[in-house]
Amino acid sequence: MPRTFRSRARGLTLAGVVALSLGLIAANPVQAVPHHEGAGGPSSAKALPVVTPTPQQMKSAGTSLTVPDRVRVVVGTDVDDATLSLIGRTLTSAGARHVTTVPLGDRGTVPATHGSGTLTVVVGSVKDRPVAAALRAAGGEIPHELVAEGYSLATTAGTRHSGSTAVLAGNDGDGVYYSAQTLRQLVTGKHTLASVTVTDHPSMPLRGSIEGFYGAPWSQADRLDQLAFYGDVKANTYIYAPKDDTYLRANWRDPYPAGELADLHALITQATSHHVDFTYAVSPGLSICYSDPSDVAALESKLGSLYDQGARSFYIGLDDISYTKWNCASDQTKYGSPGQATAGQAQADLLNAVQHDFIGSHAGNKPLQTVPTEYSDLADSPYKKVLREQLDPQVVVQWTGTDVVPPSISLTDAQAASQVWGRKVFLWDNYPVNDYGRTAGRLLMAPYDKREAGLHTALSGIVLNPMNQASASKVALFGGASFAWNDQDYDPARTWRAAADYLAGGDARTAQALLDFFDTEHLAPTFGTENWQPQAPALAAQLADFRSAWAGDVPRVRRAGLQKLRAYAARLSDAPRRIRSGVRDQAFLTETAPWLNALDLWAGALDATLDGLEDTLHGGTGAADYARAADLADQAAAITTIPGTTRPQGPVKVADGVLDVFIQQAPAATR
Ligand code: LTM
Repeated sequence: MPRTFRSRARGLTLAGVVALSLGLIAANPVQAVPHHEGAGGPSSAKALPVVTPTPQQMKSAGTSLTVPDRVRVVVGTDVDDATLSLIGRTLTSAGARHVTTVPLGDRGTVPATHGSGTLTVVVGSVKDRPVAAALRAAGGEIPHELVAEGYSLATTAGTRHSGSTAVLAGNDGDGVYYSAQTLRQLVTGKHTLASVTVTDHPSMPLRGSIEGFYGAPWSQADRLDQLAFYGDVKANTYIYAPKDDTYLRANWRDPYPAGELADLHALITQATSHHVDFTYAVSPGLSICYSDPSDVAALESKLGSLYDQGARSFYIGLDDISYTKWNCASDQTKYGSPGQATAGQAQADLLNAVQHDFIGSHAGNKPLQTVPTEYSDLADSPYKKVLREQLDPQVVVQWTGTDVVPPSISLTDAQAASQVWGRKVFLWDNYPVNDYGRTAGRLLMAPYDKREAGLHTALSGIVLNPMNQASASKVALFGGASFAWNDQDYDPARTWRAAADYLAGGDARTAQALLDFFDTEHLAPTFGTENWQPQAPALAAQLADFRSAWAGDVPRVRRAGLQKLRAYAARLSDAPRRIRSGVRDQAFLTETAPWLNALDLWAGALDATLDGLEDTLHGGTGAADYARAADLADQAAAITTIPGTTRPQGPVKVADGVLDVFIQQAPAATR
């Protein structure tokens, strides 16, 4: 009865229903057709689709479902417009031309399925009895504990006498939305949906990003795009904390002008519709007078201005400030000489006041979050002792690991941090941020790695601090969100490939080109001298193979080594062109342009070097080719970051220490 339908789904409009039934939503296509694991191919009963984040439980339910021209969606409770629209886009991307939406029957029953060749999708709360019954009938399980944001999904392929069914049952509205995000990844081709049974929930309640870096903040368009992306990867948190928003830090007392407030409002709306909490951070520590009631009131009024725009999650940033001086004489009078313990006391008083007087008194607010001034170690201190003992237990505390940029994060470290802070800690993960000296000229595109499985037992969540380049940060953010959802089953390499697939819109060759490019931007420095991710490991392995083939001085072996390396060089040379034509995310292409341009030149230099080596096999010196290689390398090394886009600026680095070294050493090696 779509004509008269008044949905039980929150906010669903008749226009939305009509749009679905006309298939208009296909105009905004879903991202990335997934590839499959296992050898069976799309219609094999055994093949499991790649669903990212990896569900807690997923098993094959047999033969794939056929998606016919017309699909009926039966809608229960807790289904919002975003979910319904996503289901509509998923089905149209799978080949359906007419998607009609009907409510659960008058007495809360699922209308009878049509006959053979039809597909019915049932979506709603697992607390809807008919949805639960449909789930069971399709072979799904009702979870014992309805974990927030969890969901169950089950499918049954039709027979000669009955139609196919897919049941999407959420533990709550977020879970219903995430069930639709999983359905999106079950499309295995035109008219085909993988048949699976899934029971899923996040391991960590908080997952996402903190825009907490120095340098050019993200643009409004970047942020809107990020928030939609977070929904796709089941991330639920975006902390707005750009160091260079002056209204947030340097001039935190000043109210936002109307234009800025309208932009923030648009972000909050976008976040909500993608099931993301927009968390507004204010960082008053450079100038606040803790003992001055008018400063506390100014802070609460700033938070209140964002509450009025719809924000329900708030954060006080106290990082990167000095606690060896007060900002006013009255703090000295109230707390005594500045120092660790007195700073802890002043901050505990401030945070508790905000938690009680602002958070607690405004309906719908989530607990206050904070990053303290000591955030990057495990050593107990007078500062941490005061906060541990006096800070309201509801306040969520961030920690960056054993250093600002640690080489790894172990469960033992996180357990120690939760002891020191007297609560589970919320990881502020300084990856892939590139605002510090050792990241000059770098994109950080390695897999999200070296976080130990089991961290969910000591962490309340993980947010990654990204690069100034928002779209390029998606590779790491994809991994971070996936790890936080299911750290036990997280596979860095698999998730890295899934991120490349996502950016490539499911095109396998573009995804491979992206992975080859990411390898040349793989190095991740720490704050010290060591790197916690190596540079260009795949290229380095190819070069090592070549060097050992060349070392033997056997022409046949040398030729074979050369041929193998040429094949890899050809891939590298082709990667920028393929990425430029295959990646639809224009911001990604704009942000990475200097690195792609440099890779063009570096790959040319490698090619010229291989020409030189080949020349020596035929009795030549290779000199002309080596000179060409050196010239291309010089041109590549002269390409710099785009002025104003990143901090620090400088020449862009591409496979540095690996490719440049090989090109430099080749002439001497063949002399
Ligand atoms: O890490 C924290 C808590 N604060 C700052 C960040 O704003 C900055 O982006 C990173 C990386 O340079 N380091 C910090 O100390």
